[in-house]
Amino acid sequence: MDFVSSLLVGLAQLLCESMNTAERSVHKTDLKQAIGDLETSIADLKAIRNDLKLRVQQDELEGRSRTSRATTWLEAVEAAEIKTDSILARFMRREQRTRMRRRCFGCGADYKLRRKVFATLKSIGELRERSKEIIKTEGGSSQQTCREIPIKSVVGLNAMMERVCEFLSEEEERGIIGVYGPGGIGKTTLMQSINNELITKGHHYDVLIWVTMSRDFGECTIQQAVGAQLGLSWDEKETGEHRAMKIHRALKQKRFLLFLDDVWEEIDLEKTGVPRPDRENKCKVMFTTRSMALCSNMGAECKLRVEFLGKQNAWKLFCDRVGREDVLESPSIRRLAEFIVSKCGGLPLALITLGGAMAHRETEEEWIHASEVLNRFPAEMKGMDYVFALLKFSYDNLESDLLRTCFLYCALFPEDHSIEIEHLVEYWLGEGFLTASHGVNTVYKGYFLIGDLKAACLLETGDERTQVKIHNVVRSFALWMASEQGTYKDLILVEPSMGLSEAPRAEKWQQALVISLSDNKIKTLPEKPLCQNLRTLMLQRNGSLKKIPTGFFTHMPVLRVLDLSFTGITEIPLSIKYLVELYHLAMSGTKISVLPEELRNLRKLKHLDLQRTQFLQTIPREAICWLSKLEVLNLYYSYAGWELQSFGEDDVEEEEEELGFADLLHLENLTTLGVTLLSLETLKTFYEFSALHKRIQHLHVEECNGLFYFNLPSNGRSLRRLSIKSCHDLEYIVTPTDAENDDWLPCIEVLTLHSLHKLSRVWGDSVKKECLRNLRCVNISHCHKLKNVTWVSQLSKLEVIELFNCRELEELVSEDVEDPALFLGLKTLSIRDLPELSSILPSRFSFENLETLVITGCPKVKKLPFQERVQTNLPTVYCDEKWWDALKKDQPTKSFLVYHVLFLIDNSVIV
Ligand SMILES: *[C@@H]1O[C@H](CO)[C@@H](O)[C@H](O)[C@H]1NC(C)=O
Ligand SMILES: *[C@@H]1O[C@H](CO)[C@@H](O)[C@H](O)[C@H]1NC(C)=O
Ligand SMILES: *[C@@H]1O[C@H](CO)[C@@H](O)[C@H](O)[C@H]1NC(C)=O
Ligand SMILES: CC(=O)N[C@H]1CO[C@H](CO)[C@@H](O)[C@@H]1O
Repeated sequence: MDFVSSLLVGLAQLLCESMNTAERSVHKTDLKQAIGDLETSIADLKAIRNDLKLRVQQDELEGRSRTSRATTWLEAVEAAEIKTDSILARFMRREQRTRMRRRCFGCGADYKLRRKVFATLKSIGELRERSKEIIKTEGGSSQQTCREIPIKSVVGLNAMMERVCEFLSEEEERGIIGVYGPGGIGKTTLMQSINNELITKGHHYDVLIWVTMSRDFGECTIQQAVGAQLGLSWDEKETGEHRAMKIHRALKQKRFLLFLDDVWEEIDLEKTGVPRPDRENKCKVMFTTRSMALCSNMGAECKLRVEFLGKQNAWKLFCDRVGREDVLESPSIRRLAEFIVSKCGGLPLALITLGGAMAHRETEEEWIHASEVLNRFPAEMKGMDYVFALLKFSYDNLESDLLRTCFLYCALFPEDHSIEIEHLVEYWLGEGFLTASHGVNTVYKGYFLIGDLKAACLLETGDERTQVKIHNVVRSFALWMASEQGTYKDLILVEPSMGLSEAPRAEKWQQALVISLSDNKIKTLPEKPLCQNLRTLMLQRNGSLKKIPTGFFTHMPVLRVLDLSFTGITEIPLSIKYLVELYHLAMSGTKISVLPEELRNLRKLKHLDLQRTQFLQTIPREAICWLSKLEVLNLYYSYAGWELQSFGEDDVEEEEEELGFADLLHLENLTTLGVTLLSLETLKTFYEFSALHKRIQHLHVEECNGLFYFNLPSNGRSLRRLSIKSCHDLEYIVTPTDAENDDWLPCIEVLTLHSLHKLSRVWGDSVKKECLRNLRCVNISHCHKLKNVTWVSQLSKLEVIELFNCRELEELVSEDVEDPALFLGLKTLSIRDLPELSSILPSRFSFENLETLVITGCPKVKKLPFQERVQTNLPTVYCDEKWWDALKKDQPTKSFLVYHVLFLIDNSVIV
């Protein structure tokens, strides 16, 4: 090294000597001057660099990657900077030495340094020139500010793209479009694809502007990004209003399309200076958000929801990401891959993430491991932390802790499980999330919260309109949040629908606050688990669970919510008496025959659900009378042993042991009652207790022989479910005459009529639009005198009609019906064994939105209840093959080919 450097010095000296001395002295002063120049020009360049860097960062925020030109420029500037620094340092050292030693530095070194200075100055000059160009084309003043954005995948977005493009066309008058959907669904990708499509295919806008919103500075972000893209400049001190004026001036004459990506809060466009799109300026604003409510707040005239991917597209996207068709071809790995895909539930981000994580996995063992981890501890799966972080934004953004709590609660139900909204709200009440405030109905408040969660895209509509669902990935996220992000996993033991045949060991119960083991095949439970902190225990839908150990509830002192519905239990263990904090007890669908007297200890109980417990024969008065806080008592399709003492008679005698209607009168807070009446006598007795009538929400009446007309108790104002069965003399149901505006039975949702042999018409009066306005489900069978059910044509909320075994039914809706409600909500029509039925609907009407038609044993029906014109959603038809063939022969139309038909044999589908 020394040798080389000395050689270099020698060479320099040689060169140096070849220059004349005059030149040398000039160069000496020059050097100082040049160093000064160098200092100013590098400072200048740095300033330009900082500006450009800001822009590039902004660009990156907006989802665009910096151009390679900008990248090389930035790198070159960095190199120039380093070089300059070293030159300056060297010069400083030289100066110091000169001062100290008072003698000239070697002339060769001097020359070398000078040469370096000039070379650097030159390259800085060049860099400055290049910067002008970069700023001109990428930073600004040109019209085409949006560039094509590289995007990863557009699987399954085509239909949405078409809809959006239609909206962005010149003919469309609406100016603001909001695209919403949960995090990771692909909203940004959709908008990016639109941007790219417009750029590649051409468009009629003067300028496309893309702004990626930041969560905190909505309006400020827009101004900055719009300003940068329009090449407007302002200094930091300038006020928002000033900037707004500049932006307004610049955009006023332009036809712009503004993309706002990921909006979190309402933005006042006017305040930012962006003119409001209208018919004249033909400008448009398109934005993405996770909140449906925000779409409305932002004044979106068109709201589009991005839906989860269907099975096929989900699979495609996942495979694209894995990128190894050969690996996925192995049947065992394919099965595991399909499992992983099912866990993603069509959420593109999850599919992309997991697909990427599995890209280099080739062995079955690796795939098994991945599925196990994903099933048990999804957060530990590579990349899922990112997905969860994204969802956490939505979670954190919820308005209140109450909403967050209610959201997390939904994770206690199994994957892909549609939860009845009604039940969910009941649980929330039981948990104490919803507390009564004067004059506000807590149940409706629950519905309101569900609306909020749906609007935030954290809950979805379930299979039925009365249900909600939580997306698989969102549910995993909720569980992860609920266990405090994995730190306190022991606090929740949530394993519903996991195919368990054994309950987790008692040790695992000890710490838990919440245990959900619903929908399993559990046969036995721990004998006497110690659960000092347990608040919620869900064991519903474990048909194999036939017995609960006698001492099971002994150590659960703070249990509030207990669900044993649809388990196989036949009796309630006596240790139930220890559950003194219990608010909510559900045992519907069980085979219990006796309620133990010990139930009386549950003094805080508010909700007791015993519907569909047909074996329940005995309810001791003692069990119920002490439950003074009881608000809901549901005995629909259940206990019918009501004592027959009537209201007028003397006080209930001591020896009467069984629960009677009079006992219910003492439950002052009882608001909701479900009752089963199994004889005319009981029915008559019940009529005497008119104070109970307005609390009746569920009523089942059976075997009331001698009943000719059925009067609705209290005019049925609160009635939600009515079921009448085997009343062989019944001719019709008396409709209330005093109802205001004819809106009788305003709350009824489900009507069931079975084996009413004399019923010739259902209602005593004609049904007007206002009546029965919440009826969703009509279920009629073995009513042999009925000729038609034309009245259903007035019901706007009807979703299901089930009609079978009515010997004389001729028409469903007769020809001369006027003004039907068009059955817009009807999703299922099931008609079976109706030998006389010849017509379903008058030919001018059609079931527009029907999804399922079951028709069998109706030989006289010769026409489907649809118009010939092509429908958007064609229903699946289940029917007899012979009947279908005959139908086809009679109707030469092509449209027949399009139905999805499945044939039935003995009422089951043959594939
Ligand atoms: C009934 O409810 C009211 C209001 O919630 C409450 O103040 C009252 O104590 C309750 N009655 C009983 C017997 O618990
Ligand atoms: C429908 O049936 C009722 C009796 O069930 C009958 O009174 C009415 O006339 C029928 N309507 C038509 C149009 O046939
Ligand atoms: C209608 O009633 C029958 C007989 O009780 C029952 O099997 C069926 O599930 C009911 N249908 C609906 C939609 O509730
Ligand atoms: C997984 C499983 O078998 N779950 C069962 C639990 O019990 C209910 C009620 O009997 C059944 O419907 C479920 O299939």
